Order: sequence, then structure tokens, then C-alpha cells
Amino acid sequence: MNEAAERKLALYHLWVAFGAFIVACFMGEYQVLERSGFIAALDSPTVYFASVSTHGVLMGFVLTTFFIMGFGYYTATTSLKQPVWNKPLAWGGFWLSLAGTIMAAVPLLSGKASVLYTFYLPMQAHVAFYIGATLLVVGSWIWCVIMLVMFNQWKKANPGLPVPLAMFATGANAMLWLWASAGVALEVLFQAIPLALGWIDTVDAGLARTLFAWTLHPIVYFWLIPAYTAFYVFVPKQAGGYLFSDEMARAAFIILAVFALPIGFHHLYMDPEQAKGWKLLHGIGTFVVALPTLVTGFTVIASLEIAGRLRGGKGLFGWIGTLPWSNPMVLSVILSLLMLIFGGFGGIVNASYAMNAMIHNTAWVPGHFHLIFAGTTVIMYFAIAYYLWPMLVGKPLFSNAMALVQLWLWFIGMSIMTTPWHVLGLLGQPRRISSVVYNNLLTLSWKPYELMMIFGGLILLGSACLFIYNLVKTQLNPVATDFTQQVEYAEPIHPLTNLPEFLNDLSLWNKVIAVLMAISFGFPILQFFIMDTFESSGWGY
Ligand code: HAS
Ligand code: CU1
Repeated sequence: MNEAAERKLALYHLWVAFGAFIVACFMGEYQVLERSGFIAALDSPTVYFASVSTHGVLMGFVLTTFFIMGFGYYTATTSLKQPVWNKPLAWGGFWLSLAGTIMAAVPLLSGKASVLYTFYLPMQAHVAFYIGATLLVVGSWIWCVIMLVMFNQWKKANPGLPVPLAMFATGANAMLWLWASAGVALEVLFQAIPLALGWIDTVDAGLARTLFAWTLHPIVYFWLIPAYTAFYVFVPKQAGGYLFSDEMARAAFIILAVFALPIGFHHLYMDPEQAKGWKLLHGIGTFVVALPTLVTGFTVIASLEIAGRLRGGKGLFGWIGTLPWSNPMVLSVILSLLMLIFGGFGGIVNASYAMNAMIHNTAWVPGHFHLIFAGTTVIMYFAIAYYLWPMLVGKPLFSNAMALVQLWLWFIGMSIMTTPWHVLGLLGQPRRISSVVYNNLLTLSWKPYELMMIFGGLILLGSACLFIYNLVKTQLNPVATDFTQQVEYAEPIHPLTNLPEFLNDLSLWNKVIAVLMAISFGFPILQFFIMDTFESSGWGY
């Protein structure tokens, strides 16, 4: 199943994703320059905040959502071997999301929505920003519905058979996202848009932040799941081996989906609106959700070891050297896991209440998420693109060597940029600031690290340009193949027999999520409506 209509659908989504990505990369480099304060002519908080808001929205919402949709359509059709259900609807979702993106881009670029990608109220953006963001989300809901319909149709047509792992992961992600996006949808519909239109005069910022936290944690797993999908379904085969355990992979996706949702208060540890008991509950859940990542690390490394040994690797670590490092997918997973060690370590620091107090709202936090999102996650988006592009455009990859250089540069640049951010955070540099000159010893001590971050940013920008160049040249390659190459999904080393239904279905987990969400968000949201707070009559206003 590699039909022209499906290819076109995937390709359009992926190009929007990577178009947004490259624009945002240029903004990122401007931002490190401005923020460092080294070039006086660049100093402009107004331009800085417009840029950083656009950068965050393009990377966090546009790159991710379009990539996930395009990749999902392709994995669904190729793993289930059936066409996309209701293609006109899928295109409707695409155009709706694109229209929303353009609508939000106008106020962002004109400085009327400089509210950062988290757009915390009571900061206010132009209403077009909120409506545009809503349309983007509604478009992604269409994708979720299509994925879940295809999941269930296939199950009905193939009773008792295990849903292909790639589809299982995609289905879990669609379920996760439907739940996750509800929080921010409520915030935007009932608070941000009415406020922006002047229908209400005030909003409860605590309620807004609580609703946003509902979305903010699971959204990072929505971004991550395609990377993990590639870890499990592409990497073992590309490395020349087998998947260590299909069941473990399913369990990881389920735990990710179930536990990513009820734990958002680790973003609110330092906020006053939620009581400490609720923070503790969400804090415990945060440690639970690190578990599927540990399982994933274990399973993927075990799969790589199988491949390395099948290729003749001997001894404790000999298998690492025999892996096909020149395969972009294999190189990416190694670099991705290396970044995950430190990005995950930072996450565990963040999740620990007392340490969170030291790093919250400092440059440490962008250090954490650039390493684990832009590093661990996005490097796998590159790997997926390099793998799928020849099949999508029917041409051989323009340059494998260039892809390898690009991936190494991305890893090196990300390490050089995020290490100083972690240090700067510990040296007390706030996040979400443009350049500040206190001219004292503290800000002087920031300087060497700021120089490093500019250098890291430059390497990243170069790497991003190479990536886009390679894709464009592949598409324009005069040498055409005939679309016969098919995606190869990894086989588990032990074939699946007697897969329990709870590892092959999502409806039970959907109910578990409903219960956990009611427990962890029920009262914390309800309290805003039943409790009279200072100068507030309840009901969220
Ligand atoms: Fe996070 C803030 C906690 C994972 C993204 N995070 C953020 C923000 C973003 C983000 C965007 O508890 C900022 C939001 C904002 O703007 O305010 N995060 C965690 C924890 C994890 C975690 C506990 N985050 C992610 C992932 C993200 C992401 C994944 C994106 C994709 N995060 C937090 C907290 C905050 C936060 C607080 C709030 C901070 C604040 O105060 O504002 C965990 O899931 C991480 C688990 C991972 C590990 C690593 C295990 C390592 C493995 C690698 C093994 C490899 C080897 C090498 C041995 C424990 C599995 C093998 C080598 C070979 C050669 C084969
Ligand atoms: Cu989080």
C-alpha cells in the first residue's frame, strides 16, 4: 500500500511541518543573538517576543501536529494495508489546520500575539491568534477520528489478530491527543476568546493555568510518540535485527497515554492556585510516566544489541561497533538516546519539587525541552523523513552522506546550545526574557555561556538547512524509481501469540483515563467555581 493519493496526503502534511520548522530555525538563531545582548543593534524586546512566540508556536504546534498527522496517515495505510478512510475528510482536516496556522501567523508576526507558545492568561493576544490555534486543533481532531476509525475497522475485519504495532501506537496517540487537547480547548473557548472579544472583563488566571497544564504535559508525549514509534517499528529492521519485545512496546504506549494525562501539575509546582496534596499526586504520576521511557530505552537498546550480534558483534560492547552507523535511522536512534539520557535526567530534576524550586522559570527549562524535544524527538522526525522521502517521491535520497553529517551536526549543535542553558539556569538566568543587562557579576558570569549558545544555534541552523536541502534535492532528483520500495516494519524476535486483549485494544484504557482525569482534575477545576476567592465570586471570573 503506497498509493499516489496516500503519498500526496502524507507529503503535503510533512512539507507544511518542515516549512514551519525551517522558518522557526532562523528565528531561533536571531533569538540567541538578541538574548545574548552582544549585538546592541539587535536589541528589541518587541521583536524578540514576537519572534519567540512565533518560534514556539511553529515548533511546538505546527511542526509537530502536521508531522504527526502526515506520518500517521502513512503508517496507518502501510501497516494496515488499506487506504485512508474518508480521504476528503482528511484533506478537510489538512486545509482547516493550515488555515488556522495562517490565521494565527498574522497576529504573531505583526507583534499582536507576543504571548509565547504557552499564552498564559491574563496576557492577551489578538483574537485571530486564538481562533487560528483552535482551527489547527480542530483539524487535528479530524485526524484523530480517522485514525481511530481505521483502527477499529481493521480490528473488526481481522478479529483476534494483533493490530500492527505502528497502528497501535498511532491509535494510542490519537486517543491521547483527543483527551489532552480538551484542556486548552476549554481555556481558549471559555476564557481567552471571550476576553479577547471583550465579552468578559477579567479571567481567573489560576483556572487558565490549570486548564493549560491539563494539555501541557500530554502534548509533549503527543510529540514524542512518533519518535518512539520509529524506535520500535523501523529501527530494529534498519539495524538488521528484530524487535526485542512487541508486548513491551504496546505496554509502553499504553502507559504513556494513560499516565501522561493526569499529571500536569508538575508545571504548576510553584503556582499558588493548587494545594500541595494535588501537586504531590501529580508529582507521583510524573515519576510513573518516566517508566515507559525507561522501558523504551531498554527495549530499543536490546533490539540494537540483537542486530549488532547478528552482524557479528562480540563481547560486552562489541555489538555497538557493528551496527550500521551509516544508516540515518540507526545513527539517529543512537544520538536520540544519548540526548535522552541528559534530557530525561533534567526532567527528573524538574519533577522533584524541591529542585524544581531552583530551576523553575529559569533558562534550565528551555535547556531541558530543547534537548528532549528538539533533540531526542525531532532527530527522529529527520530519520523518518529520510526513510520515507524516497518512497513518497519515488526518487532515491539525494545524499546519504549529507544526511549523516546533518544528523551529527544536529546532535553536536543541540549539545552545545542546551548545556549552557542548563548552567545559565543554575546561575539564575530567567527564561522568557530578552537581553537583560544588570551589569553586575552575576550577568557577567553568564557571558561565556551565551557565547556558546550562539555557536550551538549556528550549528543547528546549518544542520536544518542541510536537512531541507537534502529533501528538496531528493524530490527534484532527475533519477526516478518506480514507487516499488515499501516501508519495512520490524518483526518481533518472538512472534506474537496469545496477545491479551488489553494489549490490543484502547477502549479499556480510554475508561481508565476518564477515571484518572476525574480524580486528578475534577476537584482542582471545580474549586474555581465553588470557592469564593479574593475579589472573585467563583464561576471562574
Ligand atoms: Fe519535560 C517541562 C518533567 C520528558 C518537554 N518538558 C517541559 C517543557 C517541555 C517539556 C516543552 O516535572 C516546558 C513547558 C513550558 O514551556 O513550561 N519531562 C519531565 C519528566 C520527563 C519529561 C519527568 N519533557 C519530556 C519530554 C518532552 C518534554 C519527552 C518532549 C518531547 N518537564 C518536566 C517538568 C517540567 C517540564 C517537571 C516543568 C519544569 C518547570 O518548572 O517549568 C520524563 O518523561 C523523562 C524520562 C526520561 C528518562 C531518561 C531515561 C534514559 C534513557 C536513555 C538510555 C540510553 C542509553 C544510551 C543508556 C528518565 C531511556 C545507549 C547508547 C547506545 C550507543 C546504544
Ligand atoms: Cu510536563
